Amino acid sequence: MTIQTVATTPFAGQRPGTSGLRKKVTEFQQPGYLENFVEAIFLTLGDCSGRTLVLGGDGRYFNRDAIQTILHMAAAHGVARMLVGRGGILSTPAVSCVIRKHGAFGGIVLSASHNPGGPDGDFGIKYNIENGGPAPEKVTEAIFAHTQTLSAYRISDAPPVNLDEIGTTSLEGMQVEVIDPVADYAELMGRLFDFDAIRALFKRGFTMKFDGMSAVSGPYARAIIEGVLGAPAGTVINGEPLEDFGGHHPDPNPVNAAELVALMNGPDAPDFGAASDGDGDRNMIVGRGIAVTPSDSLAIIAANATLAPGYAAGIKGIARSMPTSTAADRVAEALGISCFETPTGWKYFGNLMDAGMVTLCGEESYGTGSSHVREKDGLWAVLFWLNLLAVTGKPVEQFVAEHWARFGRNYYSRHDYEAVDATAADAMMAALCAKLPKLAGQTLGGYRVALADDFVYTDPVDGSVASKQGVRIVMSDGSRIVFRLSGTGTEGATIRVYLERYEADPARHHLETQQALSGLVAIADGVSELRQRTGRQRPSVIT
Ligand code: VG1
Ligand code: CO
Repeated sequence: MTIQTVATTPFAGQRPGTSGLRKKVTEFQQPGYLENFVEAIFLTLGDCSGRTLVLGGDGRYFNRDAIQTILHMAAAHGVARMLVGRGGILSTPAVSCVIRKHGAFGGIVLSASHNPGGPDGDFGIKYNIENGGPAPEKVTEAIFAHTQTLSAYRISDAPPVNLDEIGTTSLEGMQVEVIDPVADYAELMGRLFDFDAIRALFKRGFTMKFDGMSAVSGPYARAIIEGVLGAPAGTVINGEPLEDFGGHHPDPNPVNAAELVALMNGPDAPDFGAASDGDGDRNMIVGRGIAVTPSDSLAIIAANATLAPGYAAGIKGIARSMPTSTAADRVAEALGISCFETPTGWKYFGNLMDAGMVTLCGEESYGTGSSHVREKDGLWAVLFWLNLLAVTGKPVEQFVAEHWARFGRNYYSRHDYEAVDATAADAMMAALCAKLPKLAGQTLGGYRVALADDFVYTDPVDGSVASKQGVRIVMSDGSRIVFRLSGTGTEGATIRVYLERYEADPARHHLETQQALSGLVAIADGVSELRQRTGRQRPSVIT
């Protein structure tokens, strides 16, 4: 068993996007492709002696191979200790939890999250730093720079490590500790929420379906919801992580979790429905006859946070990504706390949480979380809702209706145009940006434009600046249209159009969402020339 130095040449396009490097599995399977990126991580980290790293993934196809490669490269780079989830499994929030709990130097998460898996699907890799959160841009840029210049990688030629038994082994002197993927995370959840109240709720006959979407959150949901909280077996459906997610698209939204939504709209609906994504960091909350928008979910959690023991002392502040609706802003205002608007991607929340400026964070893309870890956390959000339902006895529908009555309703929708010709998408965004300076003050379809810009974020903690983070057109009544190009897609470009309209009057809280937003949809199409430029007549996905 020796450490090999293997000559290699750079691959183009290894720049991490919104959340790590995501490519087709077949691209990752090219000899040296994964190794180059991992070598670039180690070159960025520098001296690893004495350091502990955490490693795990969402169990998708290629996960086990990648884990072995990374372990053998970590050993070659002198890492002292690796904590690996059994079977190579760790959800994204669990990686964050384990890094923090065990004082690790960082971690590597293997996932393409909500992207489909399997031999023809996607794979991904992401580095998380000491606080448990995604590496900030200066780190991902340093990794990218190394991918463009490296000429060799180092790897041990030792036999594969047994990932299926809890315990510690040695690899070239590096300690490999295979850990229970659920235990640390479950213990943390027990400290945040009123598990006694939730147990009593299930004892009273409360019914729920949690759709694990055949992805990583199944084992976590089974252990906590069915195990610790005593929900009946069968509460968790699609609870076994499969390498191809059963052929499904593990993105919890009303389109991909249509079965769950249909069940919740039907006569035999349970009291509560929820789902999570490929790597367990997203969540969808569904009541009888209503899928709660992620933006509303963040606002409702914020408004009621003190009902959960872990948040009883109150929340310090809220942060939301720019395209996320402004529902949470209204709650922050009522609570007299700050609300921050950040670019898309969880990495922008880390500094605010580390500095103690915010407790809750959320994104419109079914992502909600808090400073308990530094990733968004799907099951955490579901447990938060269970806690709220258990201690108030109110159903989801009532929570939402009462919230709208108090704060007003932010009608919200995202229209995605997937696999668009990248050149056409870039040209559309460029033309749109060129129009922005003249838009403010204009009247479009009955709305007066108050602000039109390409969003720039200056981090209030370290002063770092992120520019070109999405075009926003804000109307004088607070309604908004936002355009962004996705940073997680693996085919052509994905254009996201985000639409938001605020309605204070409870008499107008019962419109159909797409109808309520139709005026803004027409403006968005006109101003962006999306249809002419892309040839697309309608969105690929509406959520
Ligand atoms: C999307 C979402 C973004 C989220 C990111 C990672 O990014 O819009 O809000 O943080 O996915 O989520 P983009 O660049 O495609 O819009 V996950 O659950 O895929 O790690
Ligand atoms: Co995810």
